[in-house]
Amino acid sequence: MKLEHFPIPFTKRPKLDVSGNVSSEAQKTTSFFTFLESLAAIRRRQGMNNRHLFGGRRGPIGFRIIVAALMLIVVSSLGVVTAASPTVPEATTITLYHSSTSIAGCDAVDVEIRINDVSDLYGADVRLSFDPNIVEVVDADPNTAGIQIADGNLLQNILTAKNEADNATGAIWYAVTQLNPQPPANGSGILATIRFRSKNVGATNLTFTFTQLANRNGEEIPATALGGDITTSPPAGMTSVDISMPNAVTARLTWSVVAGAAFYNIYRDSAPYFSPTPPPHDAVNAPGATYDDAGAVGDWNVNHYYVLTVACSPNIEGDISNRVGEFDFKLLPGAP
Ligand SMILES: [Ca+2]
Repeated sequence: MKLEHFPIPFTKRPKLDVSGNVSSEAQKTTSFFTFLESLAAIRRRQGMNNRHLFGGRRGPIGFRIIVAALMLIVVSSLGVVTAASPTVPEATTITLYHSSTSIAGCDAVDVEIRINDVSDLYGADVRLSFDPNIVEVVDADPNTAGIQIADGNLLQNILTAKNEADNATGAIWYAVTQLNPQPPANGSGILATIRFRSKNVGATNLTFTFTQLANRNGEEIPATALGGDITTSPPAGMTSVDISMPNAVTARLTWSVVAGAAFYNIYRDSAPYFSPTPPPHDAVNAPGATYDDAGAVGDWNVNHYYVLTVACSPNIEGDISNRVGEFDFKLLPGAP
């Protein structure tokens, strides 16, 4: 005996009230998957007979989450580790994972957008906000205009509907879907990875402003999104500054590069233990690691002393480096 499995199309007719107006219920249904509207057109062109592609109905997410939470409470109170009942699926979550919630100095941190305990995932639309004064997104695709985040491995053979980060407003929008005949994704995995670096010292929330997961039929998969946060701290002082004389009148400063640095400030004074105050005497953009102060050497009336700071951005400057300097002295002939 052969069992035929037919998809049952979900057709939601607009409800008309007595005055002929379309009810809000019907409007909600038909405007569900705005981010995939273009995909729907593509699939229709591909000949997929899928009339109800984006006409899905919202599942009883609240009920599922409550059931899952109750099960967790029961299990933990009994102190027994058991697998979840196969009849009650784990609630799908969208979470942020980063190995560190802080960015030290000019380092960067990778934040993974993870989808957990999902079934039949085919497309996802996630949007996040962050404080653009504190962090910025590092472009994962220098060959494409604008700033992108990196694709994850949960979805394969994807069509990218949207992948853009706006460092001016602090917004990330990532919307992708798999393409036929890629099978749906199940379980847990990384949807995308965001690399942040510091712009200022402080803290920012990473907040999901919109999330939507969809199955192959364009029906929404209920999911709960949980955001995160990042704190930033300034870099330590450089300890590697050295000084030499490439010629009779030039003081040459050299140092070890600091990963992620934007530029290095050169502070100069005639007092050996001066306190550097902005503005600096000069600056060298990364990845430069040499500064020639021409004419600084040779005047025995004036000596020059230097400290450097590394800057991750115009607003994040590290502590001062070790001190170096040049000291001219005059040789007077002694009495015969
Ligand atoms: Ca780019």
